Amino acid sequence: MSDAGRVRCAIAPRRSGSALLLASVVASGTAFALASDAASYRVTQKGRAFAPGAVSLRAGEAIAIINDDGELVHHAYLDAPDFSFDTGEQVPGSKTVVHFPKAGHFTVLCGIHPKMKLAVSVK
Ligand SMILES: [Cu+2]
Repeated sequence: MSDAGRVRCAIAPRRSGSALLLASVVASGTAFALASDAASYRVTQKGRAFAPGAVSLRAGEAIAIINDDGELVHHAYLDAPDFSFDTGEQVPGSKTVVHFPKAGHFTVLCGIHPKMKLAVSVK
C-alpha cells in the first residue's frame, strides 16, 4: 500500500519536466489518494471517542484513523453532499488513511457508536 507514497517521493526531487508528472498525479485524484499510505494527522478512537475531536488540514492532506480501542470495532464514515467515505469495519489495531481532497467543514461519524464525532476543517 505504500507504493504510491514512494512514487511521490521519487518524483519530488526532479526539477525539470516534473510538472506533467505532478499534474497527472493530481488528475488521478481519489484513486491515488486511497492508494497512498501517508497521513499528516493521526486520530485515535480509544474510549469510543475520536481524539483529537477536531482536526484542521489542507485540501489533499490525510488523516490516519486508528482503532486503538481494545476489542471494540469502529466504523468511521462521512456522508457530505460533495465528499464521502466509508472505512467499513475497523477491527482492533487497524489503521485507515483517509484523504480529504476538498475544502469544507465535515463531520466524521462512527456507524457503530453514534456519539463519536470528528470535526474536520479542510482549507
Ligand atoms: Cu465507534
